[in-house]
Amino acid sequence: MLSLHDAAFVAGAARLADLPADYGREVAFTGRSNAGKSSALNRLTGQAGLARVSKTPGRTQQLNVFALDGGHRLIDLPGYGYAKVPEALRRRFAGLLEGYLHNRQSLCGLVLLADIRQGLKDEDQNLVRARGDIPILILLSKADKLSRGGQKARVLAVAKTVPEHCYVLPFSAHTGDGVDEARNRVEAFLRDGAR
Ligand SMILES: Nc1nc2c(ncn2[C@@H]2O[C@H](COP(=O)(O)OP(=O)(O)OP(=O)(O)O)[C@@H](O)[C@H]2O)c(=O)[nH]1
Ligand SMILES: [Mg+2]
Repeated sequence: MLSLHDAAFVAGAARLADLPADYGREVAFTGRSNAGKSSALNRLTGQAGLARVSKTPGRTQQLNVFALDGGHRLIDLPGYGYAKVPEALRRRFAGLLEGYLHNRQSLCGLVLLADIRQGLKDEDQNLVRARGDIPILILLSKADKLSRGGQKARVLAVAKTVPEHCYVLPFSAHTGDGVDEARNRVEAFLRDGAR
């Protein structure tokens, strides 16, 4: 049976050509730099050290590939949008991400991380609209920074602004809030994915 707990690191791809062959199904973790993508991946797989986490934005500099049973994959993507990441690096990430998000046939679902205190920025909204063909799980991360009431208000506010193929959930890699539901959804993407 498919379980995110079986994830194992395969390789980092600095170029799209270095990715595994484009067949089967994969789910990618995307969002702004420092949003908590790698932390979410670790929490959802139950493996604390699987993807590298850092206080310094721009930590994930490659497309990191994790294999699951049955030929499925998870992909940890470099973040976008952080002003303090050097311009050359930002441009390289942006090119990589655009190429990946627009051309990858095996991409059957996305997990979009956004800090619950900031909500969705223009880049996040553009991404959501660019991929109307696949389900998107929006995890409002670092939910531990807000009260329960604050979390609910943020979720409602964000849910109003996104199209139907998106599902919004408060999430904390630190406390584990939202982890079980997020894991179920990602496993469902891989099982019944849009492609
Ligand atoms: N309070 C709190 N902090 C978090 C949570 N998740 C991640 N962080 C912190 O946010 C920072 C960035 O986390 P990462 O998981 O490396 O973020 P990322 O999106 O992978 O970052 P890049 O790879 O640089 O794009 C780290 O200092 C984490 O400890 C959370 O649920 N709660
Ligand atoms: Mg990362």
